[in-house]
Amino acid sequence: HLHPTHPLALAPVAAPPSTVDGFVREFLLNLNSGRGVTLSNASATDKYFALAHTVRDYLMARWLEDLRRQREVQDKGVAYLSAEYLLGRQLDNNLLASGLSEIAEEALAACGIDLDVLRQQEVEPGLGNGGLGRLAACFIDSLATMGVPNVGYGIRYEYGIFRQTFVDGQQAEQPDAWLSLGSPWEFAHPEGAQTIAFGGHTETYDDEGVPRSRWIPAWNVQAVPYNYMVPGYQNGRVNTLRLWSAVATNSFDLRVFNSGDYEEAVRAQTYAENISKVLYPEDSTPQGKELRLQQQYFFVAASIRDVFDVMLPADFELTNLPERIIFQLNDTHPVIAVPEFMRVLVDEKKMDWDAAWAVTQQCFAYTCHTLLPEALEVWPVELLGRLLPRHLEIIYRINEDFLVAVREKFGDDEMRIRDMSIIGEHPVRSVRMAYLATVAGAKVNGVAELHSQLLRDKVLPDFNEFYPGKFINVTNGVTPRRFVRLSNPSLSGLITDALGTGWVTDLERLRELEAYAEDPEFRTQFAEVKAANKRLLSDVLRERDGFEVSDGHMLDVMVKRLHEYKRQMLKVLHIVTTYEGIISGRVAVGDVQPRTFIFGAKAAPGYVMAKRIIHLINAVGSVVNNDPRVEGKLKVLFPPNYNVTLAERVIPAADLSEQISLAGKEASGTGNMKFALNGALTIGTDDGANVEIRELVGDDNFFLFGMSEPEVESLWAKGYKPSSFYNADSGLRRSLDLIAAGAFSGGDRSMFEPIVSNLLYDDRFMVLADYSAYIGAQAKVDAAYADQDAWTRSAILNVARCGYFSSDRSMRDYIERIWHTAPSF
Ligand code: 6GP
Repeated sequence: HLHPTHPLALAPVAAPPSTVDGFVREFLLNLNSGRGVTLSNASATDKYFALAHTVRDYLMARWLEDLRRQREVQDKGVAYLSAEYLLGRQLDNNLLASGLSEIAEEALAACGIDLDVLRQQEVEPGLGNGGLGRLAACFIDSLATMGVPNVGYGIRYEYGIFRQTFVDGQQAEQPDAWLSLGSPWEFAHPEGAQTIAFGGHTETYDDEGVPRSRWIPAWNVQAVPYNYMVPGYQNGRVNTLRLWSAVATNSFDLRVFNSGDYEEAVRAQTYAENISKVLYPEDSTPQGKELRLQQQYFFVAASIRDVFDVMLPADFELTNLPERIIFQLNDTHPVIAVPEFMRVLVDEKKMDWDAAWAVTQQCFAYTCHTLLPEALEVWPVELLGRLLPRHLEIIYRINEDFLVAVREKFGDDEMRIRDMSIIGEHPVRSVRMAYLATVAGAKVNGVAELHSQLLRDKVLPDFNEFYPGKFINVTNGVTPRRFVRLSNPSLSGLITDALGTGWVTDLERLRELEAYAEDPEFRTQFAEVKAANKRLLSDVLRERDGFEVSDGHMLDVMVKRLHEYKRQMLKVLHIVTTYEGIISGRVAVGDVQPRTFIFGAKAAPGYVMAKRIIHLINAVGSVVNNDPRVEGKLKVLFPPNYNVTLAERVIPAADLSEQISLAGKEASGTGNMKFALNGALTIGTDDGANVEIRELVGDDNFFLFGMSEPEVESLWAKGYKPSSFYNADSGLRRSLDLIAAGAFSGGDRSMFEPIVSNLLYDDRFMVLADYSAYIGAQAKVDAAYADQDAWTRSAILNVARCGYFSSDRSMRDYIERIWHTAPSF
């Protein structure tokens, strides 16, 4: 027998040879012994699974080695707590990271297989809603690429974000059964399951003279970890993403089962397993449902337990925890981790309260991703106390101590105390999770300069005064691996030809492209890349949706979740205005740049107004696309089910990036960065990270329009009357009247009436106030696009000046300003 300390038992089995032959052999082995088929009778699914397993085999030795070394060196690590990871497809990313792309392509060709066909087999894991979830995925990619110890913790939802279809132009939602064929990228560890408890009551007891509290829960579930490899870019590093899946516990079932109620036992099992069943499809607006709080506690409790069990030695000195671990809270969703951590330290590890609190305040940091007041999570005390009674007590105690300190600093200012209390009283007693996170966190960060400033000065000014220096900014970023190198191979080739390699992990090097913007030859090549990307997109949309993208059209793209604050309606009004101008003869057809408008947007299933707007976009599209008077000039395409996979095709093809939220509402945006890095020009408001993009690319290469945040504030203060803008602008009047008259609803005046009257009489996001500025800016876009060469020059400068928006830079900022971790080995 091989003794466990024998070198062969300690070291992982070496990876197969990185040659075409080695790859073929490994692939066939995986087909035979993994799928039980030979090459000649393998289905596309078989081949995809065998390929994925082959890639895993190459990464495996490094992963195991990294896990071992991490245990050995005990460097400080980042536990990123996020309810969402919007990963996108894994195959290409992992091929690229392991440097196997070409070998795999050749090896498969040798087997008579087109790699592209296998790529299409992968169902992307859509375990997130939008920006927040995709950001988490970019961050873990960057940490692996930088060699920083990190585990991403989250939930393995059985159903990710719904699949969107359109029925008569209206959104319908289908479940996303992404696991129906299994996932080749995950490693289940049922033996590592944690028991997670809920409900019950608390009691105090005498612990050898020390009065203590303990929690007597009523029920529990098992949290089963699934590990995913997170390979760094060609650096031999593989980090881990650990997602938890809920399974009913035996003891729980048995108790009911023994009472003879079999049906009840099965029901109980279903109840427990519901916890990781489905991702809540709300983006930026919490639902406040009990199951959601169960999900949140479920994954953070399991993750904290995991850190103690797996990352730390049993005899670890708890006061040293801040030297080993930092929990980053991705918005408020994981904030229940704060009282859970305190409970573990105080109730289980018997630490003194003050010492435990001192540790906690160094072990947590909080990122806020929103400015919408309705998006800040609160949990009714009644619900939280029923589900997690001990945690509610702990929150009360944290709040008590906090308010004592507030009184010490600010005096008995009862208004202020009420405003700052972690417990809100109206409309029902609730725990304000953002406040809890702010009190507990070593640092609180916003996600773009403007957002961080508004968070500090407008949303949480009292807290900023109380905790000077706690509020900081870390501007978001996106991974250049997925969103340039993989999604835009032609542009990447052009960049590498110009600059050599190295820019993929050092994106500021794109600066060197500035000089090339002045080179006519380079501009021609750059324009050819854009044209080729448009043809690729055209192929994808033809195949996927039966759409045709005309040559020579400007691609004007607005892809993001549907939200009133993002103002897809403003875009619709621009389209309707342009269309109306042509059909009425007021605008000469020849004066309009041919444009294809592309939308991508999912609406939360319960968000009625958002769904109406989707319906309107489709309705406008079907009229415009079928009107011979604008044929060849205007086209509106709205491919359903916008996701990461489609984003990777759309973004590289875009000419114009629409970032038109009402100033002060979009925390950052990350799509805006992806477009600019792929050579689209932005038309945008001074909002979120648009501000920083514009500063970097320069006003000449950015179409700014609309009110600034202070202007928005002052218009609100004066009393905003949208109808006055309607009355003052004939173009706006004609466009809204056309919609109201039923021009896009077969004469039905009621269909879109709620949208029109909402704009006229409420218009919370001031679409009408920014309309004329937007139309004016679009005219400038038209004029600029007429000079193709100048446009291309601007596009190159956008690429050259946006290296700052790499998520590698974001990660360096977190490391320096918040985590104080370092790359290890
Ligand atoms: C989003 C913000 O809306 C977006 O502006 C930002 O780029 C992204 O987070 C990443 O920071 N917020 C959410 O998706 C959300 O759910 C609570 O916020």
